[in-house]
Amino acid sequence: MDILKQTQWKMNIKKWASELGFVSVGFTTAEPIDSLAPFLQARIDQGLATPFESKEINRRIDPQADWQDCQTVVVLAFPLPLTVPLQEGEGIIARSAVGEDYHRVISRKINQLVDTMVKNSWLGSSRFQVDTGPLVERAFATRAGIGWIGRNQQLIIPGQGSFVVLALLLLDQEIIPDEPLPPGQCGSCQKCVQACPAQILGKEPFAANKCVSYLTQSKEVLTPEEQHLFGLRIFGCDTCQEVCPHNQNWLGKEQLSTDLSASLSTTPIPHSRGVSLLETLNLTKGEFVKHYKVTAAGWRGKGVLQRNAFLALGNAQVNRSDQWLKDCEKDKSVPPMILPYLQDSSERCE
Ligand code: B12
Ligand code: SF4
Ligand code: SF4
Repeated sequence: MDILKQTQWKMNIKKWASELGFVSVGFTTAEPIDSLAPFLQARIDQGLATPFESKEINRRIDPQADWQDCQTVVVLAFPLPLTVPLQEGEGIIARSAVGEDYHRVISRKINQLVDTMVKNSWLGSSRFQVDTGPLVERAFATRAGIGWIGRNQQLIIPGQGSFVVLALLLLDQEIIPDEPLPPGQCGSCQKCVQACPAQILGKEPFAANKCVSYLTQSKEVLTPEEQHLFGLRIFGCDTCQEVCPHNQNWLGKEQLSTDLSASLSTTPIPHSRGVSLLETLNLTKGEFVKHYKVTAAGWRGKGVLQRNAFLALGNAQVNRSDQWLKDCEKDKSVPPMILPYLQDSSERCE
């Protein structure tokens, strides 16, 4: 493609993506990000990586490792749904896990984008990944110039903040890349470092497997200290984003949309990320399928959510888990994921 055609395709793809709701779109080449390799290796060597990441570093940094024809990486950012403020004592679901699972939403939108490209005579091939592919999305997003990395590890998009999810659309045609933004614009701010419950920010490498977001998704038996770090979290952790000055506009929008929906019956009610701890603890298979399987909080199964609700009840110090344990002697059995957390094996009702 000549430069003029590349420029036209770039403008059109940005316009169509924006019409589909993407808030930022950037282009970068398929060059591997070689300098990321030692960074990823150090994290693996020091036992700080999560099992959710591939150990094949080449596949994480090189778009041509899995698809040799790849020439361009288009990075797309989609905003998370607005949510209403939490009620006292509610369990907390992270914003990326409320509403319809973003993996499905974004896959649908990228398919629509590619359909539009094909209708407009795009002759190349494409592939895409939303979260679960091997490529390190934040690194490509940075190189594609859509944002910069904050001390909280998040990709922060100027004027938008970090409450977005990312996706990569790979193309087998060359399109002129965008320029990266100046790196790290946190200045002297330390808000996320101070607020992080696990106290892992501001240290290199990032201890991913100590992050509370990871712990809420992990099936390993958690130490008492890790259990305590959960607070009332049931899935994920938004703390380092909530305190970030770059997200305060977004949080203001949440408040405004909540106020509007309370005063105007025509305004849709934003999603809730608060859940009842006791209801989550007693979750039935049917309720799990209806309320969680359709969201991004469902992929680790029902037992993990119940375990988290059990630990959160303990952290809330409301002793309701004691009553629940008594009840389970009568008509329930303790989910296996909770068994390791019972103080006394005689409390188990198997
Ligand atoms: C594994 C994983 C996790 C793990 C580990 C997270 C981590 N920080 O590594 C856990 C389970 C803890 C996790 C938690 C969360 N995650 Co996550 N996670 C991923 C996943 C699948 C892989 C990440 C990875 O490869 N990490 C390795 C490290 C090294 O890479 P990274 O942190 O993503 O990016 C770093 C490098 O790219 C570096 N960097 C950038 N450019 C360059 C260039 C060079 C040369 C070098 C050396 C480094 C460098 O800067 C980044 C920060 O250090 C990605 C999806 C994907 N396929 O990329 C989502 C992803 C990163 N997660 C995402 C989200 C939303 C979250 C949570 C906010 C969810 C929640 N509310 O609980 C938390 C945030 C935790 C945090 N502070 O990072 C989003 C990020 C959106 C954003 N605005 O940044 C992603 C992109 C998923 C998506 N498709 O939207 N996650
Ligand atoms: S997601 Fe939570 S635990 Fe992880 S770095 Fe951010 S504040 Fe810390
Ligand atoms: S809270 Fe402050 S230090 Fe942390 S990412 Fe935001 S601007 Fe950077």
